[in-house]
Order: sequence, then C-alpha cells, then structure tokens
Amino acid sequence: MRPAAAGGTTVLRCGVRTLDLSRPRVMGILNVTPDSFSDGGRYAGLARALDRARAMLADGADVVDVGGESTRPDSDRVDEATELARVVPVIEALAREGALVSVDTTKPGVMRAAIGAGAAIVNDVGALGAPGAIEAIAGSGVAVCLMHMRGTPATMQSAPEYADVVAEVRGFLEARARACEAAGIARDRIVVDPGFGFGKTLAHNLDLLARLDEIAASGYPVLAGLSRKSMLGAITGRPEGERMAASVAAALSAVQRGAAIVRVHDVRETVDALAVWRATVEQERNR
Ligand code: YH5
Repeated sequence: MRPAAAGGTTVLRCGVRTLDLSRPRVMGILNVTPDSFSDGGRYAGLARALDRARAMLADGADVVDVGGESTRPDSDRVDEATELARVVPVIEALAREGALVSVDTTKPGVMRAAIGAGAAIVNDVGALGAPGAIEAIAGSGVAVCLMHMRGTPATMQSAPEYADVVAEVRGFLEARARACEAAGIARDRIVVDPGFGFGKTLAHNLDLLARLDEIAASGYPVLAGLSRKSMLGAITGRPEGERMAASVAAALSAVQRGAAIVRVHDVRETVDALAVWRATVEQERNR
C-alpha cells in the first residue's frame, strides 16, 4: 500500500483548532436571516437556528457557516448591529458546544465580534476587501476563505465579461492571498474560492467548475459553493427547492477536480455521496 498522500498532510489552521484537509470536508450553510428563522421572535429564532446547526453536525458537517446577511442578488443589505445581533448568539452557542464555526460576513466589525464569540474561520465573499478586514484577521489566528466576486451583490448579474474567467479568478485569488500573507496571515490559514454565481454567466460557472483543478494548482485549499445555485437550475430546469441531487453531483464534481471543502445546504446527502466517492478512490489507490 502506498502512502496516503505525497508531500505531507494538508491542514488548515483555524485559531487553536485545525481542519485536516487530507480528505474533502463539508461546510453546512446556516442562514440566520429573518426569512430563515424569525417567525416566533428572537429567541425562538435562535433555538431554531441552533437546532438546524446541530442537525447538520449530527449529519457529519465539519464546519457550520453562520451568515446573517444574505448575499443573493435580490437581497437587502443589513447594518452591522443587525448582523451582529443575528450571528453572535448562534456562534457563541455552537463554539461552546465544540463545533468548528465559520462566519459568512464582509464587515470587519462583525469579523471581530464573531472571532470573539468563538468563530474559527472567516468566510468573506469580498475576499477581505473592506478597509480593516485584513487587519481584523491578521492578529487573530483564525482561518479565512477568500472568495472571488465580480461587482457587488447588487450589480454582479449585469452581463459579466471575462477574457479567460479561470485565469482572471485565479489571478485575483492569488493576489488577495499574497496581500493576506504580506499582512501576516500564514499560508496555512488561507482558503480560496472561485465564487460560483457571483458575477458569472452559466458558461463562466461551468468553465470554473470544469477547470477547478487550475484554481487548486494555486496551492491554496479550494472551497466550492455550488449548493442550490442558479447554474444548477439552468442545467436541470429545477426550481431552488428541487436542486438537491444536482447540488450533490456538483459537490462531487468539484471534489473530483480538487476542492478541499464544499459549502452545502444538504449535509447528510453530501456526506454520504462523498463517502462513496472516497471509498472508490481509496480502493483504486490501494489496488
Ligand atoms: C460561496 O459560493 N455563496 S451565499 C443563491 C442560491 C443558492 C445559494 C439561487 N456565500 C458562497 O449560497 N461563501 C454564499 O440559489 C458563500 N462561497 C463562499 N465561500 C449565496 C448562496 C446561494 C445563492
């Protein structure tokens, strides 16, 4: 039997914790926005969010990604106080229970409060582009996911054009990662993400997925967020609530091309699919 992997084990340093990336990992999506959890008041909302997170962890999620600002094209921005009130109690409770928690935010103030509450990963669709964001992470020890987005959530769907979407996204992510490293964020704390659906046409998204190995060749672990997204609707003709099988297939496709982490709504199904995929890969490797 050959060794598991050449070149040593990859781990992501997340503050005092580590995430072993020698096998693909699953990040469960926890939206803590009023549309997702508010009916019944604030505490009922918190209890329901925690129930959902615990269910994802029981289903095998390695990380719970807590987001209080929807970044969908049609969604409203929220102010910092509102976002804090939504995410901090959830992060505090989950971190206290020992969960590895990431916070999906673009605001440095929310990053700092979330880290104080126990978040171990900051997932920023703005790739730490906000003033003060790099500094908020640098001193903290937590890991960061740098995502590519063209434009802003409000403008990103207006006919984006790229000469070579894969080259441009990879170049952007490498430049942001270098800026982070220059500010003192170690290489083993950085994850990159091509940002499926964020200012890309269907053809761009498919190019990024088909050539995800080229993003992975940057040397940084790659996170892929494809779950339930419009590109899957475009391929299958299914509405958002009926994209689970498409999402699982997309996650497998991403992992096969080198994704280290997949960000998903349907944790149980994705974990099962990855277990089968991995069993075949291990069998192939050991024959
Ligand atoms: C991501 O890709 N995405 S929020 C529209 C949908 C379904 C899902 C039309 N945060 C990412 O999940 N963070 C979001 O149906 C993210 N990577 C990272 N790192 C958008 C989202 C969604 C949007």
